Amino acid sequence: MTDASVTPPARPSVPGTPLRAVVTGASSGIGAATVRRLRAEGWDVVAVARRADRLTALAAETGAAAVVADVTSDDDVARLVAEVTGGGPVHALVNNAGGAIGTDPVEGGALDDWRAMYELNVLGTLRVTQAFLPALRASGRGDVLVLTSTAAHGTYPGGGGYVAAKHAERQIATTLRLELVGEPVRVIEVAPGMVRTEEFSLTRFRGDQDAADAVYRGVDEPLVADDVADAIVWTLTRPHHVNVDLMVVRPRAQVSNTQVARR
Ligand code: 8X3
Repeated sequence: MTDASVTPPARPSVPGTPLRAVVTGASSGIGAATVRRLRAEGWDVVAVARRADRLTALAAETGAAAVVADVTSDDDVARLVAEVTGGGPVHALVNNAGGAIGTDPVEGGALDDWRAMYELNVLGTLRVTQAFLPALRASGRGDVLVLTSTAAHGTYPGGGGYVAAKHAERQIATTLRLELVGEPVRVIEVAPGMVRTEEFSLTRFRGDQDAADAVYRGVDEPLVADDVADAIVWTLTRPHHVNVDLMVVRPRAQVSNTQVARR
């Protein structure tokens, strides 16, 4: 006898046809982990990132397709959407490309850093989402997933530029969900807290490994990329009438953006 309370697996629009996802920022960290998990769940995946060497290795490992593209480029995204939609339906877009630059206080923050974070996190997500929305709608069961951050929900000293960008990126998700009511497209926000990946902090601290490591020093089990990928894939694999509007995920040792237990 089957247990009716058990969630059935995600159903493709045409039975027997795999669901197909596009994952941006796929060359490392949460993006790469999401590609791996979606492939393990039987999805077809298009992995998107700027670095061809890493993408090629991920594609060889997982069987994902790879498209080298920069989400901050109109031309790249136009080419990306043409290549992907030419190859079949698109059921999910995982907007993972993003990042932080610097930890300067508001008073000393460089306008170029703030601009770069807005370009990548906000306009990058907007550009790719706009480009894929027609295909997601046409699939009959589309998902726009926006990977924000707990920085989209609160602030902390030195976080101003990143926090501002993530708050703005979040409002793409919240507004789009209102605008798409009644359509077969879910809009999902996943907002992770402290996640130890090989690159997030290193990029933020402009390559200073000691400073990057200090963020996690003494913290008992920060999240890892696969923890967040697990959350992302869980939201995507709910029955399609279930829209997880927002999932906030932190390590147990972190209770807020400013309170972290350290040994
Ligand atoms: C990363 C979380 O705390 O560095 O998105 O802003 S935090």
